[in-house]
Amino acid sequence: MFMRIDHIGIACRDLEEKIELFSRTFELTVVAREVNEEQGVKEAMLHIADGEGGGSYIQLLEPLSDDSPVGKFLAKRGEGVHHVAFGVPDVEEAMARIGEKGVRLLDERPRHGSMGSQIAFLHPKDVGGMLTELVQAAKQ
Ligand code: MC0
Repeated sequence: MFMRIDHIGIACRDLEEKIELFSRTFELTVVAREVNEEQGVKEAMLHIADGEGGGSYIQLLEPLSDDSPVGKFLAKRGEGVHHVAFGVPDVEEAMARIGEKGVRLLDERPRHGSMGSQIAFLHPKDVGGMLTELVQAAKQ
């Protein structure tokens, strides 16, 4: 069902500072920036590699407000890994197959994600404490 790790999402307080840190340390390049009002984030994608079905990235996330998911996460846990996102060929099919196993889906239907992708989240409490995102990359 999973094709690859699409991205690791990192919660940060200062996006520009963390872009500088990650691009200097790992010699990565920012390939996309976006404000996603629905998810309450300002974000940047740093490209790692290309593979079958899409690329893999580090995603840096700064909250737009304290009561957004990333804002609440920062207040509770501080900066660090926020979620792991798996690339899937068909997000609706993956949601149905995983939902059937009793895992709570946080989205009833796919939402708009980075770089034109379709995304859906799974409840961290049903996946060993890991907030999990399913990503269907935009068609090339
Ligand atoms: C919260 N919890 C987490 C967590 N966030 N556990 C692991 N990883 C995380 N990131 C835990 C809390 O510690 C708490 O556990 C319990 O889940 C409930 O959390 P809460 O602080 O009371 O907050 P809720 O329940 O209001 O919301 C948590 C939930 C929410 C995961 C349901 O954040 C959500 O719906 N997230 C999905 C959307 C999202 O994260 N969007 C931002 C990225 P305890 O044990 O203390 O009860 S958007 C994105 O990434 C897009 C742009 C993209 O990739 O393209």
